[in-house]
Amino acid sequence: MQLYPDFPMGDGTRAFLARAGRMLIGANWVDALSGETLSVTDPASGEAFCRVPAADAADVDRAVAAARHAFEQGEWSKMRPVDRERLLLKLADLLEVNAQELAEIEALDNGKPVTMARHVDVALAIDFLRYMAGWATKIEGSTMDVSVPLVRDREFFGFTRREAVGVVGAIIPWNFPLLMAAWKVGPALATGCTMVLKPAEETPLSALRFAELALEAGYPPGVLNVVTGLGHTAGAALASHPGIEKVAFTGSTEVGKLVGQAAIKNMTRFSLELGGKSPVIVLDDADPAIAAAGAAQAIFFNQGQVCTAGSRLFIHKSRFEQVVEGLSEIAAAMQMGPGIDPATQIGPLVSAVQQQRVMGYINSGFEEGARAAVGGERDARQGYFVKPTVLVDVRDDMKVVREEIFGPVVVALPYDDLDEVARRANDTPYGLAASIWSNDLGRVHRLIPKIKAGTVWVNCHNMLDSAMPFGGYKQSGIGREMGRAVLDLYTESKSVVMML
Ligand code: TXE
Repeated sequence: MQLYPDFPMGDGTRAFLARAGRMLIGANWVDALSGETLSVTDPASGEAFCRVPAADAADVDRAVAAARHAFEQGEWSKMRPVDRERLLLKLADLLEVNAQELAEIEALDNGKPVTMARHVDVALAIDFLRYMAGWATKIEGSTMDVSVPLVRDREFFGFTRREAVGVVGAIIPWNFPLLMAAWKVGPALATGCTMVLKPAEETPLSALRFAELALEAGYPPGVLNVVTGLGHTAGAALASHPGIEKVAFTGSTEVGKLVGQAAIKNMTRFSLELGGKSPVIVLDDADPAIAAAGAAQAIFFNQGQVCTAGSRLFIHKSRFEQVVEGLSEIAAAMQMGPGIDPATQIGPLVSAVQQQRVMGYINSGFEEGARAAVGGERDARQGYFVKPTVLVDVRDDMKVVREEIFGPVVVALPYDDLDEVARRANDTPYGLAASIWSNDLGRVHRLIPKIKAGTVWVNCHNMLDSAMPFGGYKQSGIGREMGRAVLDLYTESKSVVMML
């Protein structure tokens, strides 16, 4: 069967799909020891188009051993920072050379629009690897004047070193498969760690292509290993493995708690980037058309499958009708189709499970009295499509307002004043992000400190830069990725005290 003969797809992508099917452990592309495989499904058609190994604990053991070997012996353990920088830049260059292919793989595997994958997922991954490459040569400790009360007659010298934490297990989700891989691999390789990466079972392909490119860039075997498999088998085995020093997880809050519990049993360091229910707050001075366009982008980007999705839209009551109308018009006009079509603006959800979950939320909203200003149903075509949906007549206690839906569904809520909206915006267990729409700088600045979230955007939403730390308050996670802050997650601090 030729996948999508009517849409442009590079020979590289077709060649990769023909050879994909093994995972990388050490220098070898291998099957799972059990011989089990998982099928990879095209969300736009619901048809399986590829198989990958279904790793379990025995495969994770092998991968951790390969990563351990690379960390402690061989050329990686002795590599100079400047050479780690050079390698990471090379890897970024290879991503750039293969950017279209990587975007096509993401579009087929995840369903996301290929144009977005090219200009967001792949572009941000390249930027981030380059940014992290720069840090490889700038990992520094500090010196201290040490004086010890007990031995006043002796002189001391103190300094700190930052050292690579060791073997890192990374477990990533399906919403931005390549970018999430880059967010973990970049700091690990900049700091001198080694890694076992487990992509989500729904979207294993771009991580495998990424690993091919890492070998091509010249990374020694074992520095980056990729095990494909299910969460409760391969993922759980990695999180609880006594042979890793750190686990980096992005995914649901529910699984994040399990991963944290498993890690703490071995005192493994962990960082968690979890779910959200981010508010978009439109003040009464905001231009309704700009706010509507911003709110659309905040929720419909990546079919709403974004941890920072602006899924609760608080609009000042004086602007409510206008903003909801503008947003609904944009939603109705969005071109829906398979991700591989360059004209697609909104693709299918990642899986049948996700489609059912999102439809379940929409229907629970209806049962509790909500109304759809637009959308509110799945699309009739084959594949896991859900129409962009704006729910009105909602109350703060409804399930659709309280829980992360992770689909193209926004609830619109009117409010009266700033204190009220700050309180309601914070009335959630999550605290990942928020956006404020206004040109009144005084009120914007007064609102920013009141919002309990790791990122606050002003007159924009979902805008990421490698230099800006990213992570959550409350149940949205622990730790900050990106920016200088991420170095703390991948290094240990060693204090050295010398008696002279
Ligand atoms: O996530 P999971 P799912 C949210 C979103 C979505 C919901 C469920 O609300 O609707 O989570 O998605 C691995 N031990 N987010 O079920 O299960 C799994 O294999 C170790 C928000 O897909 O958390 C995958 O690699 N690992 C989020 C990764 O965890 C386990 C992105 C994430 O999958 C495991 C994704 C276990 N016991 C979903 N069970 C965000 N913050 O962006 C699963 N995994």
